Amino acid sequence: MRERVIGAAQMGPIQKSDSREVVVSRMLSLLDQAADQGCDLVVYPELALTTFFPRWYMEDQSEIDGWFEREMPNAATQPLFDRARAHGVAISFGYAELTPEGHHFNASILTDRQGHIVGKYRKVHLPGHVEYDAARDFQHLEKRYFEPGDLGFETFDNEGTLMGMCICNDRRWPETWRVMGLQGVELVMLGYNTPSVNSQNRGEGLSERLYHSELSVTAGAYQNATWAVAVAKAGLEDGFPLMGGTIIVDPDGFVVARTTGEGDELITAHCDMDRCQFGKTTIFDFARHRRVEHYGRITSQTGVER
Ligand code: CDT
Repeated sequence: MRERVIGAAQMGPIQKSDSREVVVSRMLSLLDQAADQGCDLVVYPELALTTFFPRWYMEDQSEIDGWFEREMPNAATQPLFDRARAHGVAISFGYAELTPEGHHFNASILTDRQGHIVGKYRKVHLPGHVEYDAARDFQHLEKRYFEPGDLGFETFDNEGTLMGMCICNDRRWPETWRVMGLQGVELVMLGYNTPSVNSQNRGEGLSERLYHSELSVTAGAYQNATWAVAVAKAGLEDGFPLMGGTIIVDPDGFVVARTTGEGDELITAHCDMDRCQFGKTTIFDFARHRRVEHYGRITSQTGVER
């Protein structure tokens, strides 16, 4: 038995006017609750430090860069790292990263229980569009503000558990999960900001959006025999609704904990990493059952071809 007590720290809305310091104080409160409940790892959402700024069209690069972090930790987030170290709790959270070379990524990091960054991921599957799109009910400009991640889907041995990360839209792509599954991943952590309605299809509302999210995460966990934690930033951000639906999923694809609201809310689960072994050595024993001679299109072809 290799048990980890995992906290999924859903965050309620962050308004455009909210400072990083105010947001970090909310993250500290969730961290304290998690420590009280015995967690040794806490996972926060995508772009956890700011509002979901890609819904806003901007042209001024200095305004855009104001949403990005140039170093991690920095003055605003250092208290989070300090408190995590004091509690002996590992953390993972998402933020907009501006590198010293001037590259812009939608990133997430993972620490060990001493507050050292031991893993980084940069979002690969960027949804949305580059230019203002008047046909949409609201904008989703991730392709304008971020470059596709350049780190792939690495996994990290963190305190004896093989962990990987992805971010939001990545969860909908089976390739994301399988690349980590092929490394023997035991825990996939992801955060998301998912609008409660489809900006291009008013017929698709909250229940469909929640279903698609849960379907993606439970399928990814089951098909790769891994634990998964999917954490929302939710609620009404400057008038735009984001869905909740934070879940912790076991390696058989079953939800073991879920949030009930759209505010700051912690859920926890006792997760035995050894439970991954059954699936990994039976129905999803990749070495015995995969037929790579038939999978060539997966990497040689991007779009649909007849
Ligand atoms: N943040 C993020 O990736 N959100 C997307 C919305 C897709 S609609 C353009 C998601 O997959 O949830």
